Amino acid sequence: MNKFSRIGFIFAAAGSAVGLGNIWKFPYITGEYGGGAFVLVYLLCIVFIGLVVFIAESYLGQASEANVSSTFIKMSKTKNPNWKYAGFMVFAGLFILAFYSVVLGWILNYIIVSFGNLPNSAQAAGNSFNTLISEKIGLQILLHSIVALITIFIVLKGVKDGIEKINLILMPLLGVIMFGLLAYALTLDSFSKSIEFMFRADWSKIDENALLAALGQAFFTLSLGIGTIMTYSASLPQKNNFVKSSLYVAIVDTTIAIVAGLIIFSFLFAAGAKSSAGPGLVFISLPVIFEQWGTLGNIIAVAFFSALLFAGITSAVSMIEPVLMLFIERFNMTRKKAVAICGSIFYIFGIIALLSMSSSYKESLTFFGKNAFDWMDFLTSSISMPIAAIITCIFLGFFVDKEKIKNKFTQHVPVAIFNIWYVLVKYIVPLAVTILLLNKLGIIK
Ligand code: ILE
Repeated sequence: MNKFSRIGFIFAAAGSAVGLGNIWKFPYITGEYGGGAFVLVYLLCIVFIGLVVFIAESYLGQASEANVSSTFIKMSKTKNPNWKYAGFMVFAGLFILAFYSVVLGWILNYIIVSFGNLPNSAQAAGNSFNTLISEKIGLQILLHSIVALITIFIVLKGVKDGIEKINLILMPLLGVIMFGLLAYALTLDSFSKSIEFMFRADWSKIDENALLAALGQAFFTLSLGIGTIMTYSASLPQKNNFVKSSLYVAIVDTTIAIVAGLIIFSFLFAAGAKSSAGPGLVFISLPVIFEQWGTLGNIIAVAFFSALLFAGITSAVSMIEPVLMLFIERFNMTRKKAVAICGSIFYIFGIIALLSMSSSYKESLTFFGKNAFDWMDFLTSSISMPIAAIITCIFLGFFVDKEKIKNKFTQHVPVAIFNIWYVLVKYIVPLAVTILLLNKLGIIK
């Protein structure tokens, strides 16, 4: 099998983790939940839950060197073939990719728009965003098709020549753009206000919804529960320290999320705009601010939306790869055939997602008060990702030989670190995630 280089793995895993979740979602949910306290809760979720599950997935992948289904069978004490069903988690990635590709299409549109005239009022910006999603079906299908083709083109080339290469190019570029935007944000008077907003905790804003949002975001941003980290780690050379790599990826991911937040809130506060605009924050609030900055605003807008696109593309490839590997290894498919099948599935569901927001098809594609786009998001990020994480933790805690895990860990880290991780993975994380999940489903209060 084609292995990543060590640095290639870190770039690819960080490329997967850093995505729309960091630059689009994290700032707007932080804004909705009032800033500082939410950021702190989020950081705790990253360290005590996200990182723990990340290390778990990375261990399983590296130890098994196989696709997700085979990993569960191979690593279980009894080699029980029924564990293959745990491999279903990879399909969640495909459904996330469906609506993710639609959003990346919007971003592509905003890159193009940013070269010309940006909207000069919040109303104009809101109108143009709403017209895009509710009226311009043809344009959205075209944009979604371009994103789908780019994704397919990269994964067709495989792990080393496709995924590793694109990450080694796009991740440094993303880093440079984010650094440039941060440098500009630092020159604004509103930067200190942005710091204060993100780091001064107002605990009154934290309720169970905030907790759930922070936990969900921790899973989403680290690409957990969809088999991505397991699959990428299966291509991590055996001698590499998977605990250290996991830590690096979590640090890069968190840093980019915080930096994105600081940049966006500096921009918003500079213009006196609200921080709680929701999902439209980067599509509606920011373009109006960029417009006020003239040509410099156009340059910043192009840079900002390009950063989002680059971050998103490296995540997109990571959502399809686990399914490809499963199809290739378990059904003996060629990569081409696997790509054709998986590509068609996410492409078609992407079209359903975008139609479900259009004024013409909204009604027929809305079920129980949620449109297809929101259903795909809800069923994956809120349901399937946490369930997959619970299964992974319980599997490691109760169905895998402890000594075997310990041996691998202690090749890289002191036994004390292993012990802490093991208790977290076996009891604390599955319990915490189960309680939060049941609470979200309204089963317990
Ligand atoms: N982690 C990425 C993000 O934050 C994707 C989530 C892969 C599924 O956008």
